[in-house]
Amino acid sequence: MGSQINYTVTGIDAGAGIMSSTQKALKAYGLESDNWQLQTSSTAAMTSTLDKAIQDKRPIVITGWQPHWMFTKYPIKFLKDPKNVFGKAEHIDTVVRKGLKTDKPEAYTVLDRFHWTPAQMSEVMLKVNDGVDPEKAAKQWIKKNPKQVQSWTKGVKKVHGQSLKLTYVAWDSEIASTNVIAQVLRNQGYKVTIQAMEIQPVWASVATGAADAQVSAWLPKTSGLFYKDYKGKFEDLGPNLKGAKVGLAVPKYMTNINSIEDLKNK
Ligand code: PBE
Repeated sequence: MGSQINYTVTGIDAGAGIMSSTQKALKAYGLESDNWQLQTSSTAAMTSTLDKAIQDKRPIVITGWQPHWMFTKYPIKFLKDPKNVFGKAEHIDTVVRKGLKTDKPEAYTVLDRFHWTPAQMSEVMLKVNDGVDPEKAAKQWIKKNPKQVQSWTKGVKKVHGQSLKLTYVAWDSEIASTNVIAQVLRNQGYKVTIQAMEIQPVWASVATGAADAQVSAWLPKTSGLFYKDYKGKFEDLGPNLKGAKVGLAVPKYMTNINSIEDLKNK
């Protein structure tokens, strides 16, 4: 199997946590010495390579994570990870700059309360993938879920044009969450700007106070390195989503490959 796909795991952008976890996995499972390598590309390139492989029923190994529409659109499965390199479930935390609680208590409260489910995040992601503008998709989701949104904003005083800055990486999941919470905060009276950048600058922006918040901290493993590097320079408001997952994935028709271990000597 490995030779058929040039011993290559098809990955995404270099900065993603899933890429460094995959490098660790290749080492931990002795695949590196077996000539396996990780190919850097982008989510769009990876899913298009996956699409082609599935059309031809060819083997392929990709970096996979949930929530993401790749699991709804394609018959793929996670490989078991007995060495626990990718960790079990992950949660996505909301991380804010120090001092936000005193400077902008209303935004702080809404950000602190913000939480939703993988299914809800997927709904927004799928829309955006279908070509709906992310801000519009966020507005539609908010309109459809008034009770939940009220549970985040209930009793919070409206403000009048205070500015607020959120940073994020342009991954589908982060595009969805950042647009939804930004729109909720706009409805509370904030003038919200959202700015896309690489993952490391996202953490740096909140640590230095250049940005007010980010809602994309996949933990404990995927963004764990940044969490450690910037510890003490941000405030972690806890999970806005529970039940995320990160790992290696293959099409279900690869019936002999069920664990990362199965890639060895194949
Ligand atoms: N992801 C999606 C990111 C976090 C969000 C799993 C591709 C990563 O750092 O790997």
